[in-house]
Amino acid sequence: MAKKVYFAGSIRGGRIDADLYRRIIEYMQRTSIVLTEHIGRPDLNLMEQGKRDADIYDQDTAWLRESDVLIGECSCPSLGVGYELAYAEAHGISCHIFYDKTKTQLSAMLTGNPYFIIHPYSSEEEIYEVLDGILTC
Ligand code: 6K6
Repeated sequence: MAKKVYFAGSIRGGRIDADLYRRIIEYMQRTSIVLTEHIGRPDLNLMEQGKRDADIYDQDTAWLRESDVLIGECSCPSLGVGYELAYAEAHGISCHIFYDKTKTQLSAMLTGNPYFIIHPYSSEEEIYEVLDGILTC
């Protein structure tokens, strides 16, 4: 059965990796249901303007609770993504964290927690190979 994926990526933390998020989301959508496909949208800033933060929080935490797995791209630091990881851990949801080891050093609060399954990568292709193993098992 197709897995429900909560993809987490930076929004207010910065949109430098937005194109990468879109490619990862499109890849996962071949086999899985991505609950948060908006994270990869280039026009997200415009869409964000009409939404109340309380509604965003309620929707995202509801999606987290119904997801089978959280996939986080954490090369661009984001308070929201850090919160979502802790929320997912508290609810027993499996968490896979990807980051570009040639560009960033991940927070010790993530690398130091054995609950998180961490995938440092140096080229984008490595992400898709690991995703195949996570999403098709
Ligand atoms: C987006 C599209 C339409 O409306 C919006 C409004 N903003 C958000 N919508 C959904 N999730 C959000 C929004 N802002 C933050 N998040 C959640 O926090 C996402 O699930 C991201 O994984 C994470 C990003 O946090 P920040 O701190 O970088 O904004």
